[in-house]
This record gives sequence, structure tokens and C-alpha cells, in this order.
Amino acid sequence: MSGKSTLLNALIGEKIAIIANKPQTTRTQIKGIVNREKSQIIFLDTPGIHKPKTKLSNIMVQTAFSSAKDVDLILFVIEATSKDIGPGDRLILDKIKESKKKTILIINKIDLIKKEELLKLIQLYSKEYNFEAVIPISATNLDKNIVLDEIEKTLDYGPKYYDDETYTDQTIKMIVEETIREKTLKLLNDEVPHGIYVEVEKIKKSKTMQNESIFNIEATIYCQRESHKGIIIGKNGSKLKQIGTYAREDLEKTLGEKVNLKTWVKVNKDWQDKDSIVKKFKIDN
Ligand SMILES: Nc1nc2c(ncn2[C@@H]2O[C@H](COP(=O)(O)OP(=O)(O)OP(=O)(O)O)[C@@H](O)[C@H]2O)c(=O)[nH]1
Ligand SMILES: [Mg+2]
Repeated sequence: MSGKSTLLNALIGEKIAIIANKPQTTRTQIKGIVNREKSQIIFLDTPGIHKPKTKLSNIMVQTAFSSAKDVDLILFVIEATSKDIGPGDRLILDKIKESKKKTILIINKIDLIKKEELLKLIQLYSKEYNFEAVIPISATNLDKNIVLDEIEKTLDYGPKYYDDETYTDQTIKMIVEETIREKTLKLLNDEVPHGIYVEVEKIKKSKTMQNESIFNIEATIYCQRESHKGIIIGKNGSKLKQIGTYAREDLEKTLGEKVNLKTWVKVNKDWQDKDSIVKKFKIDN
């Protein structure tokens, strides 16, 4: 919610993580890679920290904390609108203190506050930890070199892990599934989109009549209840159609090709507590 995925996309310069104005949007770890003249920086976006209620949310919180274990630097992203250190941020701060890891504090969404409020927040957090830097930003309107320069200063020499062309670990399949989920988050009320996952069944490239290449994609949106299925489909299929149109438009931009997208809706009751499904969101370490 603090804007971690918005920041990742801005730093990479490509949309690799979905964004929503709802909590628990990111469900797994997403890698983004930036190549600069003298460095390669690998970013790990993670789910936000929250109180887990299902097997899925347990995996999400575990993923967030375990992602922080092997990194050289933590970017701790907080909301500029915070008046105090809330329980979630307090928990993260405690983990950072425990790990003694190099950390940059990113205060995001400064477009929403006044300068005095920002100064108070900087003071409040500076008392808590010896941050490598404190950087106030608006991830939605970012001069990325300010952030990248500060990160570069903290880095040690190490191997180059990725070639220059690679900027993410996200496959086309993952990007399609996440884009469809992003549109449900945008178009539906809280409970319904939080209870869905998307499964791509088919991606096949072919040629249109005009000899342009096109991705033919088929995907299923799984929801938790029969009543949710009706809401996702909408009157005469209107909602599902809208989700499909928005997703297609976005995917055509991201993939740089024409897309033909077909979506279905199915119920998979209480999937958030089924190991066979939630393992999809687990990371290896
Ligand atoms: N006003 C303002 N809104 C922002 C800014 N950065 C992000 N947002 C909004 O904040 C909301 C959450 O952004 P995300 O990037 O999805 O947040 P997140 O931290 O990845 O959230 P989770 O994945 O749920 O943990 C979205 O509605 C963004 O558009 C900013 O600089 N200013
Ligand atoms: Mg996110």
C-alpha cells in the first residue's frame, strides 16, 4: 500500500508489478533489474506486511521477511501521510534493527503532505535507526536517479548476475495473470478481488488476417464463492467483458503485440487455504 510496486516499476521503467489502491495487492516476490554504467542493481518487490489470516497470507508475509534476509540493502518504504509509526511499520523496523542491515528509508507519496509534516516524520524515524539515507519521493512522479545514486553509494563489489537485456524474472504468463487480477482489483469491491487468483491456460502466437502477430490467450479467474462468480461476470457478462478489455489494452502495451484474450470464471471454494494452490505463490528460499 505504501507504493513499493509503484516504485519498482518507476525504477525499472517497465510495468512488471501490478498496482492497486487496496492492501495485499502483491502476493509474491517480483524481481526487477536495473543496469547502470558502473552497476547492476537487483530489486526484490515483496508483499506488504499484514496480519495473516489464511495459508496464502501466511506465505505472503513469510515471503516479505525472507526476501529481506539475503539482500545487501533494504529499501524501507513508508507512507508520508503516516502521523506515527503504525504496528506494521513498527514490526518491520524491529526486524531491521535485529538484522542490523543497511537500510534506506523511502518516504513515499510526499505529494499528499506539507513540508512540516515531512520534517516531523524524518525526525521520528531518524531516532529509530541509523539509515544510510532518508529519501522523500513521489513514486508516481519519480526522478529515479536520485534513488539509484543513493543506492549505488551503498553497494559493494560483486558478480553481475544478469545480462543487460534482462529486467525482470516475470514470465509472460505471470504478467498476464497479474494484469487480469489488477483489473479485478480496480473494477470490483474489496472482498471479491482479494479472493481471486488467475490461471492462464493457453498462450499461443499466431498471425492476424493482416499478417500482424497476435497473442491468443485463454485464462480463468477463480473465485471463492458462487455469489462472487456472479459479481465478476456481471449483468449479461458486462463486468467480465470490461475486465477483459482493460487487461487486453494493458497487455498490448506491455507485450508490444496485439492480444486476443478470452476469460472464464470458476469457483474454487476456500482456495486460499489449499496447499496445492497457494504453493504457486511460494518462493524457493
Ligand atoms: N498520491 C500518491 N499515490 C501513490 C504514490 N505511489 C503510489 N501511490 C498509490 O498507492 C497505492 C498503492 O500502490 P502500490 O504500489 O500497489 O503499493 P504496494 O506497497 O506495492 O502495495 P502492496 O503490494 O499491497 O503491499 C496505489 O493506488 C498507487 O497509485 C505517490 O507517490 N503518490
Ligand atoms: Mg505491491
